[in-house]
Amino acid sequence: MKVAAPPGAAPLPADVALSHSFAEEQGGGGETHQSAGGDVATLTTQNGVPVSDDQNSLKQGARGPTLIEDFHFREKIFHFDHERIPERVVHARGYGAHGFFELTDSLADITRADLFQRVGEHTPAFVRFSTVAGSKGSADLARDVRGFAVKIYTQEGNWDLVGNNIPVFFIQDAIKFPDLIHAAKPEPDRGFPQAQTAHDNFWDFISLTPESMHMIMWIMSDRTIPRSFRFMEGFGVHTFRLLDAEGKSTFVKFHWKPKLGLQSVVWNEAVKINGADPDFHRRDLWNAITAGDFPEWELGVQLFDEAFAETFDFDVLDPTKIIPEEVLPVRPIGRLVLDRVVDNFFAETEQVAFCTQNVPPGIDFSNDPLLQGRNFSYLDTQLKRLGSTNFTHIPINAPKSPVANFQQDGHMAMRNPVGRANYEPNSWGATTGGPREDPVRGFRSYAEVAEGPKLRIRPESFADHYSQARQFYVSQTAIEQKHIGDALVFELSKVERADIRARIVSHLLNIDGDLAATVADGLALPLPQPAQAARPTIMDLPPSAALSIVGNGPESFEGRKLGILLTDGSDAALLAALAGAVEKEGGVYELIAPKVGAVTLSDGSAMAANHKVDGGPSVLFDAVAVLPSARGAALLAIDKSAKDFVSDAFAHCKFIGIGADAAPLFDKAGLSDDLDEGCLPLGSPKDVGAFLAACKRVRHWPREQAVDLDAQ
Ligand code: HDD
Repeated sequence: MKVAAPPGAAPLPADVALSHSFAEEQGGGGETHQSAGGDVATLTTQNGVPVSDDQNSLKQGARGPTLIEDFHFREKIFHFDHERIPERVVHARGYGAHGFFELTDSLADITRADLFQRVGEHTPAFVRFSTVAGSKGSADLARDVRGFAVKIYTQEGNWDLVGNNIPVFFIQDAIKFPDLIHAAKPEPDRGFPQAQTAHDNFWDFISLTPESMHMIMWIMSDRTIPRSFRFMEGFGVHTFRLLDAEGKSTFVKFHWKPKLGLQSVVWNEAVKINGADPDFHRRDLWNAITAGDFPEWELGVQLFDEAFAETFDFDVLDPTKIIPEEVLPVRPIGRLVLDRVVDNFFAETEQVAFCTQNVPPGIDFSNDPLLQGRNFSYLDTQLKRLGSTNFTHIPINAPKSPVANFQQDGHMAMRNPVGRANYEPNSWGATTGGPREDPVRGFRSYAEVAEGPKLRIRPESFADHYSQARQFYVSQTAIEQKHIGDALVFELSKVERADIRARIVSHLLNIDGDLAATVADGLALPLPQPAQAARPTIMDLPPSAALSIVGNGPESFEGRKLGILLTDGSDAALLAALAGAVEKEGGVYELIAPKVGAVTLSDGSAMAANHKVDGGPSVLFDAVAVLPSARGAALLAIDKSAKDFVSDAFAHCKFIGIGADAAPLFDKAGLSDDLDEGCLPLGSPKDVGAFLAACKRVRHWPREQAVDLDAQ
């Protein structure tokens, strides 16, 4: 019987050939093994010498010692031994893709930056998303900030906007960055925990760093467990400057808003995704792009002048503060589309080197002390990581605009100037004398007048650490507030020292009394005194609707994934109707079955699945449809993975479509008495519309009351 391929399955190459050669097969060895086909390239050494045998090292006799003369063996092993470069000291785990930036609204009246001049123009871009604390091999669903680093190859040099999915940061001065990262990373004596902030050192540092409290509200929210890179915002964080041709400055903050809306997973789901698919986020990005569903973000700017900066409640140079969108709207000016996966992970995603100091003419820095410090750190780290000042010669880092200067030589120099002049000024003339400065086109800094004594001091205007933390908290929906409380209780429950837990609660008292009480109760901790605030007056700022994920969620099933649990005998017509409807919405679906090779549907047709039941848990999907036949349901009802499939989907507040014969599975999973409006009948094609309409609402949040002791 012919088996239909599951959605998204890649065909097997027709010409797979095993290439091995044994001395026995070759009658004594030494003969060339057959290449796989006529056009296959001949294997060579790095030196271009054709290789006759890549299966056996050169030996003295069939069982004798390996000869040092075997240059192919030595070169191959030597190259392998040197394959690793140092991982990034932070943001080690990341995933990149190519795309373009398209300008939709010109900023020509505000900046001379070339990429902001001509509406409709595409500028090539590369983006790398990342987690911060974990090593390269850590899991994608760590509760962590996500890096959102964008390199735009403008016609006047590369612009690197090295941002995060959170618009504020932990610290106000770059000199504290090593302490912050040391505290967050695995503890130095024991080397764990990996990719987690739930440990004493992190919370000790935080409890002694009140400026981090606003960031703490953000990282304890579901922002740090995004559903996918495609469903999260990005922020340039700092205030930057835009400069026009006359050098006039306008302050700017950059925002990336995902076209698909915001969506996160829940914590229990994140923990399980990490086990089921540690590559969940990178796989999602790869699959979306290769399927032609190109992820897209809108670039927005908040533009303001000195007068606004002076009247705003907070210092615009303080990276622990936002300017709420209700105070200063975000103006959309362009879009970022990711339409091409990398050809080679190492060459592109690993070697890409972002530097905050990479700005083209027309974009400039502010005096934000975090940004100023970053401008040193990134260049320095690339030298260490990539090993040479010539890291800008690597294709992923090389500008796509002309490069001409007198910098020369160094390790691995790939771009070598020709001609006699390697200095300037010189008198070799226009043709042979090399490039010259251009005072008009060239980069010029904002001519800011600055004076004052040299001081190691934090400005008074940076001193309010709680008002915006409170504003973030009160801007969340009830369910999101609950998740912040749950996250704090979880993290602090992993902290061994009670005094550290209490110090955090003392800060929470300055943010929200109910939150502090919830967390203290969750830890069975007596309420401490509030922390002493550097600025005692804590403002009650109005809620900002833009800060909620739930309030800014997807409006359709586009870009989301349905998991369909099938067995032999499942209703073929229903499956076809459901699959068609999901695709029409712009979503995708995957099939889960007892055997991945095939299920035989009610009409006798055979359908291959994407996952075996224990390899495709419901945590991998946004919503699930459970459509077994009567006999299939009886079999699934005794299977632990199948019961987990439905009970996790229920616990994670997912919408569940329940097939006509699925009841035995729900009975055995202990759910039948609890089914709610988020569990919809899916017995025939006519039920498909109502089920998918419900799925648009992302999760059936009221259920959380029923499945969570902390919510009682
Ligand atoms: Fe950083 C990497 C974002 C503060 C020092 N940072 C790095 C990456 C992102 C950010 C997205 C990964 C880039 C990539 O994908 O290759 N960092 C931020 C944001 C910050 C921030 C949004 C605050 C607003 N960073 C920050 C400070 C310092 C650094 C204050 C040092 C003083 N960051 C680094 C680094 C990294 C880095 C050590 C590690 C790897 C790299 O640069 O290329 O230099």
